[in-house]
Amino acid sequence: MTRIVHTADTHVGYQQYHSPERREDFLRAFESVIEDAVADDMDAVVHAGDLFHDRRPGLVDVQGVIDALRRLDDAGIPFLAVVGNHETKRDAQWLDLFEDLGLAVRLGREPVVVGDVALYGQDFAPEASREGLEYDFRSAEAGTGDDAPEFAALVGHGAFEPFAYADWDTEALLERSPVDFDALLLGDVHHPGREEVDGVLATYPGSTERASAEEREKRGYNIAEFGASEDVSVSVTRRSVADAREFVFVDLRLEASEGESRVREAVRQHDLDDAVLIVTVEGEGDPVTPASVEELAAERGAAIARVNDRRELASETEAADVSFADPDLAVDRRLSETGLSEAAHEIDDLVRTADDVARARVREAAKRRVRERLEVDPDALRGVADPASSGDEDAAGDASEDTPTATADGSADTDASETQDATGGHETSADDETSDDPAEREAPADQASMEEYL
Ligand SMILES: [Mn+2]
Repeated sequence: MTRIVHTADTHVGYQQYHSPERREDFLRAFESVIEDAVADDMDAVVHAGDLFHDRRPGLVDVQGVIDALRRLDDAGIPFLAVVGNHETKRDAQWLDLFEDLGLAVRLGREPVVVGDVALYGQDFAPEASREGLEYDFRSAEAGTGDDAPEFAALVGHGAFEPFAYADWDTEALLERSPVDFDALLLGDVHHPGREEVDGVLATYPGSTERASAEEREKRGYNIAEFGASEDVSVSVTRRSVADAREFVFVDLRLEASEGESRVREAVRQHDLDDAVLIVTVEGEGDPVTPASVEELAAERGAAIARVNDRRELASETEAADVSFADPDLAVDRRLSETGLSEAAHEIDDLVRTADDVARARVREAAKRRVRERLEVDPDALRGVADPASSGDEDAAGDASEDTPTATADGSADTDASETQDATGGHETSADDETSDDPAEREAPADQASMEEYL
């Protein structure tokens, strides 16, 4: 029997709600999965992508991951992984660095054998490029003769059918693959799930910390056992992440006569110690001031509190859905929908956050960077065709982050429709710009937007 920990979407480095504490949570969740694997002497840990939240994780997060991988390596347990859309870099990947350090194996077309299982990998690929994927996995039997492993599993990152909001044709993959897989160990969808496709088990372990408030199930990971019984090739059990951050969800539908006092009363009924409180208000009633509810939550020991008011308040349309508690995140989110090129995002980043550039020099620095970009790639300023569908993520997301924001040109924008389309658990699109595959940059240049900066 071969026992493999299957985790994914750890999103290390995500400073959710701009909270350094939350950022530590994401690393700690990854560490706790690794610790469990060592304690239980697993045969391998498989990571199905989005180890990091973005392609530029901070050094502390990279160091934290290396420390954890070293502990795993010291225990003689291999770490095998693929690259997710959030962390994809243009050339070499973080995973390649870990492989260079002898701490990880990047899975791909060639089998990597662990016990009785041949493991393969499929990195995230943008939808536009999937038609061209050959799925030419090399059978482990070919060279190994009698020693060929009994089972085969593919580790992949993407939204595979038939899971909700899927866009990756799983049947086509299975048909084209010369290898008969017993299991698809997947990442990308943050909700845990299990399905069968043409007799093959496909499973998502879900994220290990809530990357969005849509992710309500207990966070966890999978343990896949191959060859445990005569009847089934693989059986999967789920285990909770120890000490994951507590989230308290308070969902209220207010009557016409109700208002903030009802919200405060509901909040008081929960133990909020060190928890993230997510209050969602629907229905009618009086306006609710998010700041005062967030203050109450803080008094009661909550680490973080967010109030999403989903009501269309006739008298205060502006107030509905507006929370400036996290303006940077809101701007990021809005930007991800603008279809700006990577170069434009870089300039935005420069203007908004770069602290190594004096204010007076921003214009000059921006010009220089654009010029440098254009020298390397004449298409560097081309926008993204359809930002909402770029990457593997759908446009819906974390309602708590659905805050209308100032756009690049300074105008405010309220997009109430965003809050309505809560997905079955797909992740937020706030980081669409992390996908930098050229296939996604098909639209006409968004020069107008660029000029706003220059
Ligand atoms: Mn993810």
